Amino acid sequence: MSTTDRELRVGMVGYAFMGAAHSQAWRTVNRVYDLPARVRMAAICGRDAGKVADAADRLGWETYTTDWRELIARDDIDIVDVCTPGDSHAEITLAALAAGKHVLCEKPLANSVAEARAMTAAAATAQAAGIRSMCGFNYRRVPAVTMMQQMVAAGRLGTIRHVRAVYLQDWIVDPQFPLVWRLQKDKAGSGALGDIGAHIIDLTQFVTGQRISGVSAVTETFVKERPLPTGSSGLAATVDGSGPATGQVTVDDAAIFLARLDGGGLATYEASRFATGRKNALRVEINGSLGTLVFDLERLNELEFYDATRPAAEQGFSRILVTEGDHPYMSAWWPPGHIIGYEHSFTHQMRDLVEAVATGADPAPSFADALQVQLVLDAVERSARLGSAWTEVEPALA
Ligand code: SOE
Repeated sequence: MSTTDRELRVGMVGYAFMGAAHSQAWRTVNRVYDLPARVRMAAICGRDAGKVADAADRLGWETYTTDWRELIARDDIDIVDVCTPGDSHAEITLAALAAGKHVLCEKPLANSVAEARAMTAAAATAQAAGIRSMCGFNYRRVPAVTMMQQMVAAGRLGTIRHVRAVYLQDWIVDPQFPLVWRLQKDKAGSGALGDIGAHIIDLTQFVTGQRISGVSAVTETFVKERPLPTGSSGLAATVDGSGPATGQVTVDDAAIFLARLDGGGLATYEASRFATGRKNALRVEINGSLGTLVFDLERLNELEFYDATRPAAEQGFSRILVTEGDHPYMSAWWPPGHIIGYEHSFTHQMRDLVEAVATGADPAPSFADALQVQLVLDAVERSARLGSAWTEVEPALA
């Protein structure tokens, strides 16, 4: 439990799937971690007055508004949490930073490199005035992923040779599934690539400490036209079936690419919403000269480790159960062996943000880290358009 009187007042924009996940974390963070500031869930914002009023009540926010500009203008808001579709990330974030608010922005940072660059530049200016910004790549904060990063940084894998990363879902396999915002380029920026591919790009760059320096890609849109939705909530949506109304899918359904890492390794990435049976299957394997580490989100409390430095007779994959009090983030939770889940990654994210804002440190992933991801997304799209042509990825901060 928090033992401080200092408050950080949060205003969140958006209340769907990510809004609910973030709210759960904001509600929880001071109850499990002793932080230098207490979080107050001051206000939530959404366009529909009835729905946002209901969300405020259900998710635990003190007040609500339908106008994000009004939220940002309030003196009693310190942190703005942006959980909207990608088409409004840049506008809301730039306004919030200009108003002197700290910002947490959901991934992917923006819908284009140009927007991500503008946001990164604004974050750098704001940083000079003590304003912090962070992008919400929550999977970094799964304790096993953080531990993987620490083991790689400590040299336990030696030189990294291969990264093999997949993120697979199947929620749009049915061609009758409606044309929700995640399938529209003007709202989402890209499809499987930016929604779930962005996660494995960030995760692997974070864990290896290396940048993707070039890619060769294919993308595909398997179902090009879909019924228009009559309503949607989170990943679920409805059609009324009464008419022929359909619309074009303007994003990729799947993206697959080869990559080079700037430390010399080779990598493969696969992001798809057409992997039938795979609901939310994120798996990353890293092979180094001294060993291999494997993370699988469906078994998120574990790491598989092959330690090639052990005597030959004792070698083999072992399973590390990441539930000890001295494992990352775990001291606040349950006794060893008592596992945690998806939602905890968001609580850990809020813990790190609150700590950084309250102590005047810069949280990670920074907007520059997120711009680096955006540059990869852009290179993948350009490569795919050019028949998989090899496409270099420039460093975000030259
Ligand atoms: C939908 O594909 C989604 O909710 C993503 O937008 C999230 O970032 C991911 O964590 C789960 O899947």
